[in-house]
Amino acid sequence: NLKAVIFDLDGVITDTAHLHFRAWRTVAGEAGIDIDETFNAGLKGISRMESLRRILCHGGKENAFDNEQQQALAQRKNTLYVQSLASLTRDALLPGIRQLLHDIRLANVKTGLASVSLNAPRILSALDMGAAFDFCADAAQIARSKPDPAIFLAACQGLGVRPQEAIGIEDAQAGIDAINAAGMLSVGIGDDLRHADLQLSSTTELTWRCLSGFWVDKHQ
Ligand code: G16
Ligand code: MG
Repeated sequence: NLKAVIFDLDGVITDTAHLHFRAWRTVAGEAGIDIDETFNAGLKGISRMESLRRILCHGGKENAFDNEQQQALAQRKNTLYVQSLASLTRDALLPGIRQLLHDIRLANVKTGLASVSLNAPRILSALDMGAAFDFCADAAQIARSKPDPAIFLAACQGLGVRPQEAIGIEDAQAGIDAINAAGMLSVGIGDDLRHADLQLSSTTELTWRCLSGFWVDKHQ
């Protein structure tokens, strides 16, 4: 039986991708690197330090900054990003999410969060969603970023369910790969994702009726 639904944060619960982008674009620009929205799409679900590494590679500057300077760049990005989170209110919740979480609870299925963002607690409280999940995996405890399954496995463990009893929902390719590697069923939100067990174009299609029907389909 389905025992838990585990959510990604950025791109599924709320959309902070453009805030990450603006902060990274400023920091990259200061380092003499130009990034655009297309490049930014590849950073979805990727941890802060790994994102920085990819940006430096993109600009051909992977050896231009020592460890300490890279930490400073990442810190500067985070300061800008956290400042921009001040604009986030409960209206920033993506369509259908509040109802879905309510309906999942009614069905006695657990809810979890598997975000690699170290700012997840801050974002949840800005959205007034601090108590919305039964368990939130702690990104600070996870050494390997998505597509490694670690964060989803930590969420399953925290909820006391086996991966085979859970659905994971993601908007990033690295996230879908992580869910599949964990042995959970994967739901992809958005276009051009590969290997999702169920593909939806936006969170408006993400209803309890849809999720429970999908689970039954996959288990007969
Ligand atoms: C999010 C974003 C990524 C970001 C990462 C780390 O992942 O999609 O772009 O780099 O968190 O965020 P922070 O710098 O706040 O620790 P997710 O897993 O919520 O999609
Ligand atoms: Mg995401």
